[in-house]
Amino acid sequence: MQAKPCVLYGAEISYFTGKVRAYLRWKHIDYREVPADAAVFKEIILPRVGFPVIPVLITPDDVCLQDSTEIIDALEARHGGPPVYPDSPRQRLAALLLETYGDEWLVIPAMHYRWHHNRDWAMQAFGALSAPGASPQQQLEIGRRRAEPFAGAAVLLGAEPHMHAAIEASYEALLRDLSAHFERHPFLFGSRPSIGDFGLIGPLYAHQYRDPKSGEHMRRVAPRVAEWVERMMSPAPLQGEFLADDALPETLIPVLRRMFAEQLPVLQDSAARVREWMAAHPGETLPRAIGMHAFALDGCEGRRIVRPYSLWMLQRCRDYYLSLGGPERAAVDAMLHAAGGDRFIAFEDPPRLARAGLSVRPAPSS
Ligand SMILES: N[C@@H](CCC(=O)N[C@@H](CS)C(=O)NCC(=O)O)C(=O)O
Repeated sequence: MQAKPCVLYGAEISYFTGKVRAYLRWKHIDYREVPADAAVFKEIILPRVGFPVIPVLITPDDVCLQDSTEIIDALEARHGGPPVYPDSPRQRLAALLLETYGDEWLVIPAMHYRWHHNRDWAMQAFGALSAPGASPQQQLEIGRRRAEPFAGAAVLLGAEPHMHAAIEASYEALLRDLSAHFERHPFLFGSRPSIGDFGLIGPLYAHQYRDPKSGEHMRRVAPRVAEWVERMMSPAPLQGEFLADDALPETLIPVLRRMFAEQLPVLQDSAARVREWMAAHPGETLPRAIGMHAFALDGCEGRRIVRPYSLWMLQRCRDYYLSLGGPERAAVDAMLHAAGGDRFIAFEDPPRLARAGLSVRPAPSS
């Protein structure tokens, strides 16, 4: 009897579904994708997960996995094959950092471009996902209601009107840096995609490639990035290698530099606030957002919600970094210095965190 496929509940318009789908395709894991319409949320996602979210993956032995990072890690452990985690220190740390950057920071341009340049299209697409059998007019109405919190989240994540130009300048500079990289390498670390590539594909597929105006913009100003998106979404048969000898392409240094300059100050301040919050609420699960803080982009200052979950993602990078000693630590520190990552070296970790749905709680041992 043929083994049952995994079932991926998600959507073409969803950031993290794109990440998991690209991974499943690259690994040639047998899966079936089911659009998360209203019935799927009611009958599967809410009962199995407890809150509305996509993507959700059900394995052939009926284990329910939620959160793209945990889905990928569980499948890496079950399926073997070429790992998406490089095993050499510089490449592995850079891959983890770029996953965190894609997941938790590029959500700012992704949400900005979707809700401020593709709004009507996105409302319609939300409606079509939720009620596939409804008329286009009904879909638009349903989409407006369903998309309301997401459209509002663009502003809460930092895309207030006075920040729009800075968000676009920063994103276009990233596209230039990535174009220079993909001129030389098919993926971030060679001819095989890594967890860093899967982190970046979240924003760069569903929002920045597939939303019509953003896709037209990407194909026009950064065709090499658009080609990488296409490689990521329909990968060739399993093949390819990470560069030998832990080589870190010099074209990735500007990408890491941008992450350290933009995201790290926010993560540092988030850590201080999470530390304070945990001291004031011992043992409690943190809310998804704990107030607002300032952030800077391209010389402009904005405000955004403080997201404890981002620190759970960073903790994966920090755990790996802190596990390194001797020459490996020295090699990684040299890379971090070269990319302006001294804030990462000196990062003051908050108490240990465990994931709790879309937020975090104190880890059981702390
Ligand atoms: N960090 C999670 C986040 C999942 C997530 O944010 N999914 C979005 C759609 S792409 C969602 O369903 N959000 C619902 C919400 O934020 O309430 C992951 O890696 O899967």
